[in-house]
Amino acid sequence: MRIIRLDTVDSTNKYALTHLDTLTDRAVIVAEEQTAGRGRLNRVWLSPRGENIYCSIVLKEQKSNPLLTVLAALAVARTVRGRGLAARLKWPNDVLVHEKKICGVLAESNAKGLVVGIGVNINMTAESLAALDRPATSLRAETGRIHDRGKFLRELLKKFFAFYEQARRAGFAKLAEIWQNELDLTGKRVKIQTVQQEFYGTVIQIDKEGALLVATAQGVEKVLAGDVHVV
Ligand code: BT5
Repeated sequence: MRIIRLDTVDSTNKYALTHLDTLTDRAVIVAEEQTAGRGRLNRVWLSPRGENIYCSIVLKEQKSNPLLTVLAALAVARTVRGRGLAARLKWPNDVLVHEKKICGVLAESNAKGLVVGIGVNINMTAESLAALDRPATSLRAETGRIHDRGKFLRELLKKFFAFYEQARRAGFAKLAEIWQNELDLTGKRVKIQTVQQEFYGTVIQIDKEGALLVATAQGVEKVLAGDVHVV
């Protein structure tokens, strides 16, 4: 693992994707601030200077795997729990504390490899958090004190690569199982929003690939990407 530190960048994911040719497998891009941090579907990821973690992990793999997002979210959730907070995973890419978003993951790829982007709110202030259009939080907002970003990042990367090694050795199915248990969505009535459609159903389970299986009046829908809301 090699960490490349940037001061200001538009987006660590964009930087990593643009430089995939010269970046080595497992390189990690970390920035102090992002001027155009991105979420899914061209949403904005608020990335104020010096307050949070904005990083992108480079994996020189050909095949994208939705479970890499899970792997990152699990690593973040466990690192947050190590600070005494009850972090929960939300399908497909969020980590929540007290129902508020503390982390988002965005995995992207091109022909040269994959990039797993992770944003974790560490010392973001209540004022900055209030500017967001959805409930969000930070370690600081939850605990009332400043946290060491470097220490958090080291722990997070250690956990990420440990999960990654394990998944490469033993397969990703085990990860889907851990996720299924942590998500706590089974049997819940949900509203699913994808780029193409919006529908209601009851969650059956997460399958081996990390897709959400939802029972609807029309049959079972397999959802690989989208937003889920418990209703
Ligand atoms: C995500 O998208 O949650 C993926 C976020 C990934 C960010 C990392 S930072 C390093 C790397 N480089 C990048 O450019 N991106 C990655 P999504 O599920 O679409 O959620 C986006 C939504 O979260 C926004 O529309 C806001 O409502 C909310 N949001 C924006 N900034 C936030 C923040 N700092 N904390 C919590 N919520 C935020």
